[in-house]
Amino acid sequence: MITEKVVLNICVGEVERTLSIVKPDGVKKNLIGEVIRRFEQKGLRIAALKMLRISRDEARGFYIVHKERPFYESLTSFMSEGPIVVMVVEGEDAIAKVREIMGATNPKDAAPGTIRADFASDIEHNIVHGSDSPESASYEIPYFFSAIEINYQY
Ligand code: 3AN
Repeated sequence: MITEKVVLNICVGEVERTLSIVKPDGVKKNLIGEVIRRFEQKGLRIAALKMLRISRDEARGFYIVHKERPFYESLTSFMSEGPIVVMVVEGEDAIAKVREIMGATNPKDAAPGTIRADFASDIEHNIVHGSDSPESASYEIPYFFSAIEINYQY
């Protein structure tokens, strides 16, 4: 059934949406609130949010673009070893903004004041995920959320 809410979600206009994940290490280190706080502080909104534990195969499906990379097996094992928090983050330039707040993949290269510089232990256990492009976001958001779970706030 196409409800008003579904239509509003499709017609979101200039506002960009991205998928972010507090990874198992971030949840273990009690950083759920800290990650959300940093996004909200930069004017981004949380449009959908849930905590869940994914299976190894669900992690493989999520990271399918990395299937030929040497770290694919250990990354997908890590992502399924504990609960994660997945969220849809929205706002102007949400994809780039979230990645700026996260910092570089390797915490050694991450700018001071970014989440990864402040909290990540290494390149694999790096606390947080954020879609790297609109194409990735359009695969990753529906991987976890249906249209009616995403809240239009404007
Ligand atoms: P990002 O999360 O910064 O977009 P990607 O998409 O290149 O980085 O990699 C996805 C995830 O794979 C990273 N968040 C990290 O956990 C893991 N990863 C990336 N590169 C490596 C690596 N060289 N060794 C181990 N894990 C890696």
